[in-house]
Order: sequence, then structure tokens, then C-alpha cells
Amino acid sequence: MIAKKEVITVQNYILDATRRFFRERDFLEIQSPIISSVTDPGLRGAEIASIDYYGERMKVTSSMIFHKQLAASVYGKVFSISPNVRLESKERRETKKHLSEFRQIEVEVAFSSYRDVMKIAEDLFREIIKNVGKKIKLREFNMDFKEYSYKEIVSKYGIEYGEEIPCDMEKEVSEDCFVWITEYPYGSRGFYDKTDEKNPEFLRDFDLIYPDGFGEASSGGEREYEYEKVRKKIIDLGLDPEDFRDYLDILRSGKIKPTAGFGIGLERLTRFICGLESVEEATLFPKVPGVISF
Ligand code: ASN
Repeated sequence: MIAKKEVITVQNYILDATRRFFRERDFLEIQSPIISSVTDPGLRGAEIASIDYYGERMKVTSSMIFHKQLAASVYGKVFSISPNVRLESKERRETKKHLSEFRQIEVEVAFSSYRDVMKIAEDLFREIIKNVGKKIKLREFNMDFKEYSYKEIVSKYGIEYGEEIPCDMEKEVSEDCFVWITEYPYGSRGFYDKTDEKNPEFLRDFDLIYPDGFGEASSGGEREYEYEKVRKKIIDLGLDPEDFRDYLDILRSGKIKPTAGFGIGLERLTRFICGLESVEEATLFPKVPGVISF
């Protein structure tokens, strides 16, 4: 059993290594809004939280995807250690990888492809493990990355084409190294993942799975940024464009450029590096789905 203080110390080292990595590469660290009129709807079953805000409703950030798109469009390369709230179902506790409040290392780069940011993610994971390992003795990590397309994964594991890869399948997909799953089909992900122009059946996006059954490490991709396309996709996916009005207005103004990026759950990364049983052990004040706590 690893003591809580040691876990939090490892988390400090992860954050130090992350900040150093991005500063050396001229990324600007930004702070995420906690409340906004618009937030990420692509939550794989979790609900968005909202608060009463002077008699109106405001959303609590589920991911800062839209804000980082705008920030990267203006500043080029940005990252953030961003708080997220997602109201997960109580059953999700069983997965040992869901909290209703967590932090993400969020990254977004203007005029980049999903391949470019996958490379950044690989370098970042290698750098974090190397630097944390200089501070504290860690087990051996295999820092190789394999890649499968979504198509290859569904045919290998018998998942119905078009479905998200279920959480409990992530263990089976996991190998003794990191595994990329790329190019999800249109309709299976948030409307903000960019459709490939030449082959509209797939999205220019990815997930990354940790080695040894530790589940999802990251997700990301290139973003849709053209007003008409985004509006159409919102409607196609059965959402209400009115819920995204402020974001759509910004898109229409042309302020948002082509960008790509990814997010890494900080508590999941801490869990993976420390080899913890559950993500609940990777933070001081865990918000367990459905449990009222301090
Ligand atoms: N942070 C993720 C990304 O950059 C989005 C998410 O958390 N849903 O794509």
C-alpha cells in the first residue's frame, strides 16, 4: 500500500514535469473557466452539472474543449490543468476509473493535425515517466506505442461498428504497451471531432489506452471549426444548436482556426503511475459518483 502523501507527491512531480515540458516548447498555460454558457456534451453517458446564475442557468465545465479551441486559435499553443465536473451514474464507480470531479491536462495547438498532437502526447508521457522516475522509484514502464484503427479494433473484438468501445472492453484492448485507437466513425463521438474530408466515414481523432488494463489515458483529435459544418453536426447528433449559441457565434465570426489537441485525466495518470487499484485513491477529496462528501 502506498501512502496518500506519497501519491500526492507523485502527482506534484507529474505536474512539475508537465509544466516544464510545455514551457520548453513555448506553450502558454491558461486557466479554465469553471462556469460557462457552453460546455462539452460528448460525455459518454455522464450528465452536465449546472448552477443557478443570477436567475439563469450556467453550465459547470465538463471539459474546456471549446475554450481551448479559441485560446489556441489566438495564442497558437496552449495547455491547462483544468477542473471538470461530470455527473456519472452510480454504477460507474465499479469501473474504478470514474470520478464526478477530476482534472485534465488539456492541450490544444493551432494548425496541427491529429498525427502532430499524437506525437506530442507520446513525448509528454515519456517525459513525465522519466522525470517522475528521477524523483521516486517506479516500477518498469514499457513506453512503446502501438496503433490500431477503430475498424481493426471492432473486428478484432466483435464490437458493433459505430459503437463506442465500452469501458469494460478497454481492459481487453490493453496490451503490455500503450495502445492508440484512431479514426472513430462519424456519429460515435462529440460533434467537435473533425470528419475526414476524403473519407467522411471516419473522424480524425483518437483514444489512447494505458498498458496493463489501466484504461483510457487520453482522447483527442482535430476539431471541426467551420460554422456551417458544426451546426449541421450538432443537429445530426440530435442536439439543440440553441444550447451552443455562444460557441456558434464565435465560430461564425471566424475567430476559431483549425486546431487539434487532447486531454489526459490527471487522477487516472496518477493511478497508472502509482499502480493504484482505483482512481478514488489518486486524489485527496474524491467525488465518488452518487456519494455526498467533503
Ligand atoms: N479533453 C478532450 C479532448 O481534448 C475532450 C474531452 O475530455 N471530452 O478532446
